[in-house]
Amino acid sequence: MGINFPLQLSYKFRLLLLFALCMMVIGWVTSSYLVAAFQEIPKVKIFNRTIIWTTELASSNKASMTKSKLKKCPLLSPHLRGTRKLIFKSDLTWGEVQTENPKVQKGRYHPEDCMALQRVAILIPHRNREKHLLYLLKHLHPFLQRQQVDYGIYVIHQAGDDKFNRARLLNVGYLEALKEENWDCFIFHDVDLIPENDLNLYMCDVHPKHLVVGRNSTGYRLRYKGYFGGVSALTRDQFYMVNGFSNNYWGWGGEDDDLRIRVEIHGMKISRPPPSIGKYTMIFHTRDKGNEENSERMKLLKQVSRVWQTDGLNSCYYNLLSVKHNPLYINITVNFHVTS
Ligand code: UD2
Ligand code: MN
Repeated sequence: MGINFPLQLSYKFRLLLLFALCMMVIGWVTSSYLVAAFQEIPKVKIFNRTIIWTTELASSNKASMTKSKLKKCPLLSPHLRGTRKLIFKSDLTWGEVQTENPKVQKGRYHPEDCMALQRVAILIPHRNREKHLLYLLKHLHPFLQRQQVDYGIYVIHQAGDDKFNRARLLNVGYLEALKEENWDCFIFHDVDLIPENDLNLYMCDVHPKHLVVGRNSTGYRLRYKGYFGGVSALTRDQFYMVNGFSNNYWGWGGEDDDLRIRVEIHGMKISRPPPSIGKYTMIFHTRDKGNEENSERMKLLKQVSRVWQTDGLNSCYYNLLSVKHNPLYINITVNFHVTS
């Protein structure tokens, strides 16, 4: 017994030493992994899902990524500034906005020092709101460049004085924009909404995203649960899957709720940025002539599940009058003098 005691002790000691060594190795491996992860994704808890998605999109975009020697842009660009005071100069001109954005060519821009995570088309339905368009582009161009997005801005203009059809114009924008680039993500954007915080990322997510949590005129509160109007972001596939917007909403209202129902029918959820980030200023306006309230909208909303497969992208008829590449945006002019 007297002889065995020191031997036992050294055996136990050796076991303990082995255990400690194992723990050190495990500790070292996990800590270096975590450090690497944190270096790559700084302070982005709230954007978790976007990170997963942008990584997926980036790998789907592998062909162009490997061709380029550039590194992928980070999710949160180093140029972001958060909330900024918006200035609306009454004598602002198109020439000024053009001079301020020398790197925008024919409505498009891509970052030069890194490879953007997504190619994003911004679609703006428009008629007779030139001043609003000027203010929006004045703010949106630098905003998107700070986010290091590869983007193109499309203004889809309804010619003539028929009832306005926001949703059909946005379907046209999707179909026409895809003729010139395989965009990953589409942002459906009212002409009068200016984003206040550049942490509100103009990129798509695993689920359709609603970017307007609040705006100045509603005390920055969500108007109602399920509200999906103003600015929303869907990937090429998400929008295709729901057959786009309905074409049958003439005049004001309902088309945004219709899209939400389509999204829900497909089992997708709607994501939103936190209220402090999803903030917009809506330029004051009254109801436009030709965009009177649509009294049919409640009836239309009841039939979405029955008609979505035959009313949408696959039945979007329009007369394409022109496609013009202006310095700051691509202008698509259409009218809907068609029977359906
Ligand atoms: C709300 C929604 C909008 C849409 C609309 C009902 C918000 C912030 N926005 O907007 O997304 O669902 O209700 O249809 O909740 N437009 C023109 N010229 C016209 C008429 C409309 O350019 O003559 C375009 C323009 O992009 C405008 C958008 O259509 O921002 C929506 O029309 P609105 O601004 O008159 O309607 P609003 O503010 O109630
Ligand atoms: Mn508006």
